[in-house]
Amino acid sequence: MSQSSHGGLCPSEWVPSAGARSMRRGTPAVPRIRAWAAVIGAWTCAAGQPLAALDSPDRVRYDGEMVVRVTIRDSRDLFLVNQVSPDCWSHSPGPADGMGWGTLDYRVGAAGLEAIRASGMAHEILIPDLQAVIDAEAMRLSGGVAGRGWFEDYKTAEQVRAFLEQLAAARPEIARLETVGHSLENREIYALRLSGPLSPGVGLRPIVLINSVQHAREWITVMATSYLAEQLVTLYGTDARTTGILDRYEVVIIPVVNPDGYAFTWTTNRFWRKNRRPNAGGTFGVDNNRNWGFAWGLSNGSSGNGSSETYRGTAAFSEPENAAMRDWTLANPGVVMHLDVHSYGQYILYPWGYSALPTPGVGALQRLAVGMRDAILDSGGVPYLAGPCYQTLYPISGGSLDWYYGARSVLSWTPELRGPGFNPPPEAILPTAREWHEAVMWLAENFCAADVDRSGFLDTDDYDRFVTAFEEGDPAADYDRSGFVDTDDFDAFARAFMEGC
Ligand code: 0X9
Ligand code: ZN
Repeated sequence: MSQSSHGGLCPSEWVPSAGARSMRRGTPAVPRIRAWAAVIGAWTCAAGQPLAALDSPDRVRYDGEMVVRVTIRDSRDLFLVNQVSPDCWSHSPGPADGMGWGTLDYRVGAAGLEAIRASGMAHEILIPDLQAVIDAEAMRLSGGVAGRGWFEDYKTAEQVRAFLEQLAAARPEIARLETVGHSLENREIYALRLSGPLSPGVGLRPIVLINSVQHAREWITVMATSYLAEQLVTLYGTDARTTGILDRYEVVIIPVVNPDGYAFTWTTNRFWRKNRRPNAGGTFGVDNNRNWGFAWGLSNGSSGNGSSETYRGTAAFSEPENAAMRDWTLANPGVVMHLDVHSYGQYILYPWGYSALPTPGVGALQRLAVGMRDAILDSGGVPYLAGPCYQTLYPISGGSLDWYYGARSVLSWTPELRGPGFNPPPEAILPTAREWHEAVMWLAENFCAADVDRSGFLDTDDYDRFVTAFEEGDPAADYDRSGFVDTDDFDAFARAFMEGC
């Protein structure tokens, strides 16, 4: 049996949701011909760890279990499913959309299904045999993928690292692999740092930080961020958009921030979510996305129980993975935007997670979230729902987006990629990765640093605020990130302001 708790991730009470999701579809993306195909094609299984060696004899099995999508009518339905299921897999808009309580995905056994049937709740079996899905996936992965493209199946953290190493070795002038820190079990948390060569005298570039897999079982997110790395590295210098972005920003990609949990999903329990902290009382794991130090510890949005899938840990930043990300971020004050990539559900969430209070500066968060959603649709991707986390999904206390936004003033979003479930077929990897590559390109091109009050538009308030900060020598006026406030900052701000960003 898995070691997850009753109650899973689903809240016991719903809160008002944002508007209905758009169903517009665009034209399919045209596949790119890549000059670096030879480099990527040189990838072999040997670059990673042999998959057979990763298997453990005490693999957790899910025999007789399935995933059911239920339509919740009232709080009694919600109570019942949370009683009969050990693990809620999804989220959906709440009652404020006027459509009732929405649908939720639960992992259940035969008895759970029977109880749902007996209650009269409308339901649909999404995944009839979870163990069969795990077996098929393991079989496929152990068969090796030699001769197939790198993005045609899921990869271990070691394989991803080897892949990023090859990218960095191929283009050392723009790509560098670095260590962010180490996990509880002392696995490396690595990052790929990308930027065009700096011309002399130019200050540091603003940083776009992108990480995936805080939640171990959300495998498709690792492939999406790896794809982004590959596209940026291979297209720099030939594609004008990519070149423009990497000449204006540093993009830092951390594909595996929870390496212990991720390894555990490969060896032992495919549906493990948390890290591998041994808790008091013999339970395992802290939810890294409840351990960040902004509005940490609220019961509405995290749990104090070590057996819960949303266990927050004993203190904010008690977990080495979170502390490593925090310390890296403090050491890199240039971070202006952050994406913490999760799956699944097709959402683009922004702060707050901890509260329904209006988010200051929500205009920029909203404008850019909607822009990413539209960029995905326009490129032939699937519909995503954009909105503030608390109202759109559920309350989260100690989530990454609140810390980045609330403590660091970094614009932060949490995308929930495609599902359903945590084992999308390998054919889903490239379409999902491509739509997020489009979204990140759009984001980088449409971020407006001169919108200093983050209202989502440029106006005299921005001008006034910048000038005040400038006159006071406030580091917030270090527009070109040179480390000091001088007339170059004023010139750069004024130019951006006049040009409308
Ligand atoms: O519960 C979570 O942490 C995320 N959903 S998931 O199914 N991937 O577990 C939602 C994250 C929302 N964002 C934050 N408030 N950080
Ligand atoms: Zn997640």
